[in-house]
Amino acid sequence: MFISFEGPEGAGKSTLISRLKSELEANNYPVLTTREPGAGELGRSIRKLLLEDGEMPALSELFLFLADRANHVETIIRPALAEGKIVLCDRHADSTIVYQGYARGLDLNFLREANLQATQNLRPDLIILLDLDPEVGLGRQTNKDRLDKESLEFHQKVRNGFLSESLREPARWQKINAAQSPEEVFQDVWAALKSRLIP
Ligand code: T5A
Repeated sequence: MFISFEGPEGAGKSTLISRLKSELEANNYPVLTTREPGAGELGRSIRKLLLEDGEMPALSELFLFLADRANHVETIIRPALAEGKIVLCDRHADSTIVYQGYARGLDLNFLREANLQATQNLRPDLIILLDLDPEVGLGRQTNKDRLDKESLEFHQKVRNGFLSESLREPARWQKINAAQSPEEVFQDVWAALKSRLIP
C-alpha cells in the first residue's frame, strides 16, 4: 500500500509519519518511510539544489522535482511495494500539481501528464491531506528554506490548491484537521487507515 502525505508548510507530516510508522510496526506491518524531494543519494543532491536560497525559473524547479520523483519511484518506492511494505511518503506528485501548478501557475494538464511519466503511472492508494492555515504552519517552523520564504499569498494558493485537488477524487484523499494536537491528528489518520488495512 502506497500512502502519501500532503499539506502546507509545517502541517505536521513528519511528526505524523514517525508516529504511524511506530504504530504500524507494533502491529507487525512492514513499513518504509520516505520523502520528496530528497530520498537516496541522487535525491539528496537534487533536494539541496531545490531548497537552497537563490532564484530559479519555475520550469527548472519543476524538472528537478520530476527528476527526483522518477528516481525515487524507480529505485525506492516500487522495490519496497514489491516486497509488500506499506510505503509512507512525505509529499509526492500532488505537491507538484499544487506548488508548481496552483501556486506557480504552470499548466495543470501538463503537470498531470508529466507526473504520470515520472512515476510510470504509479499513484498513491491513499493521500492524507493535513489541512492547516498556512500562517499557523509557517509559525511552527524554525528553519525556513527557499520555498518556505515565498509570500503568504503563495502559501494560501497552496492550501486552496490541495483542497481543490482533494475534491476531484474524494475516494483517494482523506482530509484531516491539522490544527488539532499531534495525538488527535494521529488518531484521525489511524482510524482512516485501519478501515483500509482491515476492510
Ligand atoms: N515541493 C515539494 C514542491 O514545490 N513541489 C514538489 O513536487 C514537492 C515534492 C519541501 C518543499 O518542496 C515543495 C514543498 C516544500 O516547500 P520540506 O523541507 O520537505 O520541503 O518541507 P515540508 O514537506 O513542508 O515539511 P515541513 O518540515 O515544513 O513540515 P512537516 O513535516 O509537515 O511538519 P513537522 O512534522 O516537521 O512539524 C513542524 C513543526 O510543528 C510541530 C513539530 O513539532 C515541528 O516543530 N508540530 C505541531 N505543532 C502543533 N500541533 C501539531 N499537530 C503539530 N505537529 C507538528
